[in-house]
Amino acid sequence: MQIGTTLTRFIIEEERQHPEATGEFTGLLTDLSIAAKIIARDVNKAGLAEVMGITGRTNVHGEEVQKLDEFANALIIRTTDHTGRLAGMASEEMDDIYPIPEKHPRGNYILVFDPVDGSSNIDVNVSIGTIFSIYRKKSSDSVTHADFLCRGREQVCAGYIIYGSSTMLVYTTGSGSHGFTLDPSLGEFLLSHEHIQIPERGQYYSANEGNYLKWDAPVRRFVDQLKEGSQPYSARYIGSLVADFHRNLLKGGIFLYPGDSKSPSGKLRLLYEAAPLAFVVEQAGGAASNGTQPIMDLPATELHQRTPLFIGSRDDVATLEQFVRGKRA
Ligand code: AHM
Ligand code: MG
Repeated sequence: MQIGTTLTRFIIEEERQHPEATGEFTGLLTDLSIAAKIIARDVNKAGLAEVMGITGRTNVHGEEVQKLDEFANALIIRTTDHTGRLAGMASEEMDDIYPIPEKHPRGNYILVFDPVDGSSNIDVNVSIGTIFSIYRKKSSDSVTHADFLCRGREQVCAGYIIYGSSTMLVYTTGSGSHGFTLDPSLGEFLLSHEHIQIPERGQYYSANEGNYLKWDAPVRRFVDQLKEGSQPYSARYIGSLVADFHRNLLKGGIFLYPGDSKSPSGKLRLLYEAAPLAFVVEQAGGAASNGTQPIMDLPATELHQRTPLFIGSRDDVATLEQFVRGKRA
């Protein structure tokens, strides 16, 4: 396909390859892209509009809720709740699941999202993102927690939007990972990165190395050896998972947020962050692991469950796993 293919056209053409598809799904992705455009517009004038700063509240994770977190959360709900495509939603910013209110028709899909990833970067004009993931509803009647407690492999679609020097939407439905760049003059996402392939081995590592002394010895040793040899890896850490992930997806590298002595499961959330990006990276030829198991195979037992995350180029993730398993030291 050539430059000029809109996201909507691409989704419709992908859906045509699945004769059983109802079109519900095309509509859902289109709704999400509309929310993304509105968030992008507000992020672009964050210094002027009333979207910077904190609300004074903390979320279920004990983190300060930024105004943009709240705005984006409400916007995504508003854009998708009335269309009859969803049965329920869950987000990093909500304590519990959000079943579609009875006044609206209920659909067959479950939407899980992180409305603003990298919130601490909003006020300093650094790239942030939105992460989303879609599952098919399992239960036949009203939506329950069980509909959300899935393995990553059950996702039917996942992706993210990065609000960077341009706004990009990257998604997968299991037929490769594809990227679309927002053309602000048209207000349309246009296909710019079809079938993204992450290099098998990277040149960058991304981690909050301020936590180095709290990491387990195998993780410390893994990072040490990245710096050794004739071609040491370069460090790049933005502190927005979406932005760090996106760079490594295109250039090759590994992002790591390990567990540590204070937080054995790390910081990042399985359903809202790790599983969706794991789907995207696997579809691009990369890998995602919690150190011993693929992220995509981990069962979610709680909505806000955290997991250590090692994600990026396949060979780099494999090397990390060798250190964790004690096969390298
Ligand atoms: P958030 O979703 O509340 O913004 O938190 C997730 C973010 C990631 O984007 C980023 O990789 C990580 O937290 C940064 O954490 P730290 O400040 O410990 O490096
Ligand atoms: Mg996040």
